[in-house]
Amino acid sequence: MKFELQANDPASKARAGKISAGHGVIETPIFMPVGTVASVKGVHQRELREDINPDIILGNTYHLYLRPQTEILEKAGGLHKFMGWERNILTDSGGYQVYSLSANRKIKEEGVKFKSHIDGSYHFFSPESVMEIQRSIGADIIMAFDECTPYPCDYRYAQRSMHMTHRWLDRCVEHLKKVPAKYGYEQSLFPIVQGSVYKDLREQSAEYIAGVGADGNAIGGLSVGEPAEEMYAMTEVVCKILPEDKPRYLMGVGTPVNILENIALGVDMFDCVMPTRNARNGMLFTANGIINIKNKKWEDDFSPVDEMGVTFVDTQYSRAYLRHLFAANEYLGKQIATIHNLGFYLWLVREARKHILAGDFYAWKNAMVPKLGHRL
Ligand code: PRF
Repeated sequence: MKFELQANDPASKARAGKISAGHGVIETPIFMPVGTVASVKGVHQRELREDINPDIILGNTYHLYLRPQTEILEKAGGLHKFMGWERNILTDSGGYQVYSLSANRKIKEEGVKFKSHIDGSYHFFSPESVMEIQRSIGADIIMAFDECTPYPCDYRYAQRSMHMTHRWLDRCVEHLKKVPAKYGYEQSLFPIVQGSVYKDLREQSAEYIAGVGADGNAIGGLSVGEPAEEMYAMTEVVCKILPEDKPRYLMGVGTPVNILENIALGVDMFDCVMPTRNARNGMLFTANGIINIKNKKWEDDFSPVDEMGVTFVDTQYSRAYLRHLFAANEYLGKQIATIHNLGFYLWLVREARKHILAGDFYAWKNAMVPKLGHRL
């Protein structure tokens, strides 16, 4: 994997770059739509490719391991072939889903015992097993096994957990050397910075992760309930230490405003369920603010879903029609809202990239932020 830095914003830490990975080029900053179980919920691969057009999407080791299971993905020749997606994929390691989805999990030095949220069966993940599963899934970027600490988290727990995440990382790196890639292209392992909301721990963790010399680096343990200002403070500390010449990925973030603020701090890659999950509840993101399409006020509003018209659904349908689909609980409502929101998120990061390349990102960002948070 190669990362080419193309521009630095003169007034902030924002950067524009190009990652060359196993399935093509990824222009950064990038937002990666979440396709947890080999599907970006409600969106056909053709719509994803042609209307939303991301260079990379995300899958989840935890979910894919439980269903359809690793063996099926191997038989299919990997996740790309299984789901018919020829561009890049990144898989998260399960180091978050195990904590957020599974009841009765037990975390030990050796690994994590957890209970499936599907059928209640017991399973065990270790840094080694998670590397093997991610080899079988075959994503272009794979994540180290970590513990995402909750918020709030006391200092002693955060410190011990961070050191364990570092030891787990060493085990991931060692084990990956012993298990070759399966499908004829290289996979890049990204380690994950932890350390909760403690500046000194974040610094220690970033130093440790930078020392590994990976193709790219991730920041975890944020956007777990802490105030946005605390998240930004941690991103800032960590981005000062992580290498300039490698992409930086902030996991599970966030709102449109969070994304722009973190781009300004030097983050290159994002993923979040927000545009897809909130779409299914009728929340639409636009350049002028947030809409609840279920609201009665849209009942007879025949203006387009979004006059900006990033994707075809934006101008094809009216707000009144989309509101009706939600009121009638039609699948199509969720599909249209999802395509709109993903189209908007990808527009936002592409716009950010354009402004970084033009050298006026900071002023553009400051003008956008108040509009994006507005409730329409
Ligand atoms: N670790 C992993 N995946 C994640 C996170 C993390 O800390 C987060 C935190 N926002 C989202 N996804 N492995």
